[in-house]
Amino acid sequence: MPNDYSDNDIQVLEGLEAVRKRPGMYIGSTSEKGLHHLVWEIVDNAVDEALAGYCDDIEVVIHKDNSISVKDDGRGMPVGINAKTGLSTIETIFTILHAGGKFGGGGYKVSGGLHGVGASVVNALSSWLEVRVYREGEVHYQRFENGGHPVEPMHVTEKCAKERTGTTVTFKADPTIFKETTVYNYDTLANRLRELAFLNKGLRIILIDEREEEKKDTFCYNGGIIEYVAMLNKNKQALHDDIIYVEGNENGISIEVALQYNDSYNSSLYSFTNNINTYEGGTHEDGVKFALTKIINNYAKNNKILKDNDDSLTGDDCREGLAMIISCKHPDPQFEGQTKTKLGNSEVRKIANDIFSEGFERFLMENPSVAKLIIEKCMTASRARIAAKKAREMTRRKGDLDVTNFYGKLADCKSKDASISEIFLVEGDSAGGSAIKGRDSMTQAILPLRGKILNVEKARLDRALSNEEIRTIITAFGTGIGEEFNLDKLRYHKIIIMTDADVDGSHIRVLLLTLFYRFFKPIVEAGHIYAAQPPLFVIKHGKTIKYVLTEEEKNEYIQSLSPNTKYDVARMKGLGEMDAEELNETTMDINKRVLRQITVDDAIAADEIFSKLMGEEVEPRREFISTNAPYAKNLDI
Ligand code: TSJ
Repeated sequence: MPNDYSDNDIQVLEGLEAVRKRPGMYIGSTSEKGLHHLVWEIVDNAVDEALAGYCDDIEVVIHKDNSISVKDDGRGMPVGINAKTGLSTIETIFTILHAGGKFGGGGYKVSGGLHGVGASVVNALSSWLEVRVYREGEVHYQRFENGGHPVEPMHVTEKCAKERTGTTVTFKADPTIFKETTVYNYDTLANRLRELAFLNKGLRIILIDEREEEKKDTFCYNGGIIEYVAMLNKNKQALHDDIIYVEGNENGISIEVALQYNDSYNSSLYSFTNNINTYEGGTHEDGVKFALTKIINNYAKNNKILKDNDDSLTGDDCREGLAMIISCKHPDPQFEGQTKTKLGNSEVRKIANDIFSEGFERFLMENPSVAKLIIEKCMTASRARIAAKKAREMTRRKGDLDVTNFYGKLADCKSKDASISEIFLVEGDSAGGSAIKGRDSMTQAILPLRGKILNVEKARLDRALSNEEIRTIITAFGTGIGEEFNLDKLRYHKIIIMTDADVDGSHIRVLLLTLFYRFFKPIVEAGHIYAAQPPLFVIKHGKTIKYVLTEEEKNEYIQSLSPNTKYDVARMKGLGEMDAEELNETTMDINKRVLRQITVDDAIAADEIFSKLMGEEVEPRREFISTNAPYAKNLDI
């Protein structure tokens, strides 16, 4: 086949070229996240085939060279010619931007959000891509190279069993586009594929990693989101055995809710629309939350648990210790918000409210003993909230929460401009002392942490507020807490956790992150939290001193020295043993240091880690930190 086949369709390739010029516009970024986005893009198409009822099995394979195969056992993509383009449907879908809805064999559905930008985008950003469609006893094949150029038209390459149907797409991300990395992270893929399996009950998704011997997971949940809630509560003490499940359908919009209370003080509530995590919530979530509060209050009043003169239970009271998954399926979802993860369709609010109210109320009626446990839990939460309010008012009156009152601890910076101000939370007094000496006092504030940080996973706000370290942190941040929280009042736009790179350091880091995650979530979400990365090794040669973060970097640097160079390598001391100059040089100087931004990208997996790390038993914790250190690293913990 002549290689100039593709030159015929200049217009098509201009479209794909636009994607290559500004990939961020189509997949968000070309970072590791964008790389994984390519997989979601292709997998979504297979999931759509499953949603249409034609596919039970999806297999994702990470090959040795970090190419990816996604295989489904659906009907196989249509193999005819597209009337509008004169090209095969396959070539149309893979080379024309936004070909989704228009060119499929009717009802070709995409999911929305960043997902569903189209297979053509993946093709444009790949070094090569191959499609195989198994249909009516034949394998239809087409290969594209170098950012989506067809090598030849789609054609039949071989015969296959008549029963064998489905679609397989294999692609290799283009390293000239994904400059940071083209290496896939198994856990990132596994977490999302597990989520998809939870959200689509009965669908089996297999993940295979050919880069490693025998690395494989199969995700299939016949209980769907009921099993999802079970997983959320796996490391917690459930308040009642049964997971409550409500589902309903109105005007083609379906709502599914599963929930179970646990004895913790936090809620783990996650909502989805068409399999997309609606991190920012929206009308489906509002409707269900509203209904939950209303039904619990009604029940408490009707059963005289809540007296006529009592204040109503608030939404927060009703969600304390709640693990809940809300899944909405909508034929035409409108995604809003900063990250397009907020469902905007206004009709969904009432539908979600109606469906959940009815089902949840019926459950409470039919299960009075469980109802009693839930109501009691909410009543206790309400009393604690009122006590916390009093405690807060008292601390405020005493002046404890006034910045002027803890100069002893906080070495504040001179600048009052939050956008350039930083606060270092430093483990231990001696490192704290060096940090104060080594800082740029204009923009860098230092808060040495002496005592243990209270584990907020096991404490309510009122108790947290009685902890001195936590009060100091709250005061320093300036945002207030709970109902009074205000992100605009944050006094430092960089909050930098500075701990040693050992087990104790990571323990303190997790305690701090738990505190931030539970009490200051918007600060985490806004990307204000960072971890300092003190170097692990120092290499000296001649007059040069080079600090490096990892073993690999160390080896790489030594390799790069000219052969006869004499050098000296030493493992770095802990933060506490560094003097002011060293600490500044290695960890604080804004021109030299390396910071890692903490994101709660995968809130659900993080939540699991938090509760595992912070849960009941103390012993497994240390073991968990050491065995899951790489995993925790992925989560930026
Ligand atoms: F988009 C894609 F090419 F990347 C892709 C599509 C990737 C993968 C892994 C699977 C798929 C895909 C598409 N699997 N199944 C389908 N189904 C169809 O495209 C299809 C098949 C039959 C009919 C029909 O009406 O007969 C309609 C459609 C949309």
